[in-house]
This record gives sequence, C-alpha cells and structure tokens, in this order.
Amino acid sequence: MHALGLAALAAPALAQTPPANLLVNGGFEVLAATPPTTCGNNYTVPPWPAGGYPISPWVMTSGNSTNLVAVDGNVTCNYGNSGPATDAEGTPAGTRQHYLDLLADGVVYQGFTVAACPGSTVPRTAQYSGAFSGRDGGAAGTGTIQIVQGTGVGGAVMASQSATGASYQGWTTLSGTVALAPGDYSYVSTFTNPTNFDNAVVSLTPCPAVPPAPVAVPANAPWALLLAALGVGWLARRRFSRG
Ligand SMILES: [Ca+2]
Repeated sequence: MHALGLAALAAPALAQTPPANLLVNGGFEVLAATPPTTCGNNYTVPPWPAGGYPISPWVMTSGNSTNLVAVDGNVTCNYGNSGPATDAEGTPAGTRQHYLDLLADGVVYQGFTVAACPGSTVPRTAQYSGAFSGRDGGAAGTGTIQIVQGTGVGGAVMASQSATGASYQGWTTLSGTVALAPGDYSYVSTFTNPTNFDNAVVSLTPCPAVPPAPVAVPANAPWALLLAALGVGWLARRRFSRG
C-alpha cells in the first residue's frame, strides 16, 4: 500500500477545544460603552453610575464601590506597588488588561446553569478557578471562591477555597472540581479590602458520547442481497456468451 493510502487511513487529528467558560466577563474585560482611559484605578469617574465601574453580569452584594484596575505590564501604565503590573490572564506586556478591586471588604457573584447531559440527570463535574493578588505593597489580603446552590450568595455551599497572603507582585490561582446536579448555581468571590480578583472560570466536563442508534435490518435483507448477486452473475454470463 502506498503512502497516500496510509495517509487516507490515518485518523484526522481532532482540534482540542477548551471547555466553554460558563461565566460571562470572568476576566473583567467586557468594558462599558465608555471604556476606562485611566491607568490604574477606575471607580468614581463619571459617567459610570454610583457603585463604581459596571461589571455586569457580576453583582456586588457588599463593598463600597467596584474599581476596575487597568494595567499593561508597565509599558505605558505603571501602577507601582498598588497591585500586579499585569492581570491574571497572562497577556503579553503592552496589552491593556483589567482586574477587579473593591473599595472595602466585599462580595461579588455571578449565576450559571449546569445543563443536563442528553438522557441523563446525573451530576456533572465542574472545574472552577479564580485568581487573587495583594494591593499597596502588602500581602495581607484574603480571597475566597465558593460555588453555591441557586442564584445569589445565600445558597448551600457546594465547594469553597481560600487564599491568604497573596502578593501584590503576582497572582495566586485557586482551582478545584465539584460534582453539580443539573440546575442553577452561583460563583461567589469574597475578598478583603487589600485584595484584587481576576480570571474567574467555571467549565463542565463534556457529556459522554451518545452511541448511534442501531440500524434496523429487514429480515429478508440477506435473501434480497443473494438474489441481486445471482442476477448480476446471470447478466455477466449472458453478455460473455454473446461476445
Ligand atoms: Ca482580566
């Protein structure tokens, strides 16, 4: 068999698509109609409403104000020791990125839905993660991620992780897995005043492949095939004898 035949038999490489993030604006890069132009802090500058910079669909349930921090790796924007020079998403220096600070101890949450796999109601495995950093030259802050039942911050806690002492020079990423039955849940991030938050992700393991439905074979199919073969043979012999 030649090389082309071998190549044709080889299974095509499947592109590895990362699981979708069920959270929207998990990295705080969805900017308002009037985007921030200021390096560093962005909170009480009009026309943004009271409560700080919009971070929809995140909901802030406590904390004085949201503060969308803009950084670019110290290329044109030097935030000093107020927080990391880059956000938690690892973009190259020179790219303007953002992370979230709250002007006080605070809590933000976002709801998400775990869909059932086809024909199944068993729990699915969710991966969740998020990153915290310190502020103002210190490492005194604490950040906590919780996955809770329902929409809001008061539901039963399904999973929880905390980080204390995150540096202002980099990010501490928390991650874990949790089994979640189909339904509504919330990702809740709680962090103290000298702490920043970024890069929140919730994703689900893919549903198992559904085997194809078996093809019904008529009971008389073997006889039909045999008769067709006999017919072809008879025609061939007849043409040969005439030739
Ligand atoms: Ca970000």
